[in-house]
Amino acid sequence: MSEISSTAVSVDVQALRRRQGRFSALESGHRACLGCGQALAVRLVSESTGPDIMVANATGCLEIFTTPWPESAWRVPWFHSLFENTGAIASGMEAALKAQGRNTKVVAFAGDGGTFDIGFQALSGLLERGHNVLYVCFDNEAYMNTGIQRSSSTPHAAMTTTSPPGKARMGKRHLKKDIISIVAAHHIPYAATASVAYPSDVRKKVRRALAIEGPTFLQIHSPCPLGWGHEGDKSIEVGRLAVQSGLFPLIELERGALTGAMPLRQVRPVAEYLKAQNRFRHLFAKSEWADEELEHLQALADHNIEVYGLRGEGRDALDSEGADTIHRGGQRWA
Ligand SMILES: Cc1ncc(C[n+]2csc(CCOP(=O)(O)OP(=O)(O)O)c2C)c(N)n1
Ligand code: SF4
Repeated sequence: MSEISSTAVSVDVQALRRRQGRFSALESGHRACLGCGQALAVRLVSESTGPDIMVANATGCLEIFTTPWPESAWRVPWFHSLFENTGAIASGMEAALKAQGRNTKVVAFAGDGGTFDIGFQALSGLLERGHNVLYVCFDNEAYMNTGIQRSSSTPHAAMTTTSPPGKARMGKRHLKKDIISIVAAHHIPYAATASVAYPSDVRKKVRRALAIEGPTFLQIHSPCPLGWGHEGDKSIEVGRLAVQSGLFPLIELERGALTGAMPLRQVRPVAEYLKAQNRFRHLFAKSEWADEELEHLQALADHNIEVYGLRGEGRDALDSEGADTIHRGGQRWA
C-alpha cells in the first residue's frame, strides 16, 4: 500500500483512489506535458468504459508518454500498434475476443496523424468490415510526438515546423480535413466529435458508443500546449473557444445522418480563439495577408454554424456543460 505523509497529513493513496469511484485507464506519473489534452481525454474516455477494455494504441505522444519501456502507466491490457495499422490491429483483437466468446470491448486510440493520414486505410477497413470497436482519435492537429509537423488535421494558416509563416505564405496553406464526414460516409452506426473542454459530453458520447454493437468513432479535440503555444493551465479555455467560435463543432452522426449538434448561445469571434495560441500569432502582425486569412478563418467558422445549425437561443453563460442540452433529433437528452 502506498502512503503519502507529511507532518500534517497522512493519506492512504489506494483508499483515496477507491473512494474516487471513477476508473481511469492511466496511472498517475506518466510523462505527458502539463495540461496535455490527450492525457485528459484518455481519462475521460476510460471513466466511461471502465476497466473491461483492451486498447490498441498507435505510435504517437500517448504511446510514448505512457510507456517508456520497461515502465507503463496503463491499467488495462494495451497493445502498441504501428502508426499505420491501428485499425487492422484493433480488428484482429476484436475478432479474437469474439472467437473466444468474450465481451471485452476493444478501443483503438490514435492521434490525428495516425488517423487522418497514416492509419487512414486501416481505419477505413475496420469501419467497412463492421468490427465492434470504438475508435478514438485524439485530435491535437499536428504530428506532435516528432516535433510539431503539420498533418492533414492542422487548421488552415496554423504555424508548424513544416508550415512556417514567412514571405511566401501564412502558415499551413491547406484546409483541415473533414474527417468526421469521411468517417460518417462509411454509414457506421455512430460517429461524433467531442472536446476535452466539455467533459460530461465526452463521457456521454463514449457511453453511447459503447452501447452500440458495431464500429463507432469519436474525434476528441485535445489541446496540446507545446504545439499550440499556450500555457498548460489554459488548455480547457482554449478548447472551449474552439467550440464556442464554431471552428470545432460538437456533432453526432448516425448511419451518416446528422442527429445532434451542441447549440452555441454565445458565439465567440474566431480571433479570440486564435489569439490565445502562438501557432496563429503571425495572423496578428499588421499585414494585408493576415487580415485576409483572419476573414477566411472566420468564414469557415460561420459556415459550420450555418450548416450544423449551431446558433442556440437565449443566454447560457458558459455553454460549458452545454452538451447537456444537445439536440438529438429535435429532443433534449441527458
Ligand atoms: C510509418 C511511420 N511514419 C512516421 C513515424 C514517425 N512518427 C512517430 S510518432 C509520429 C507523430 C504522431 O502524430 P499523431 O498521430 O498526430 O500523434 P501525436 O504525437 O500528435 O499525439 C511520427 C510522425 C512512424 N513511427 N511510423
Ligand atoms: S507534446 Fe502535446 S500531445 Fe504530446 S504530451 Fe505534450 S502536450 Fe501532450
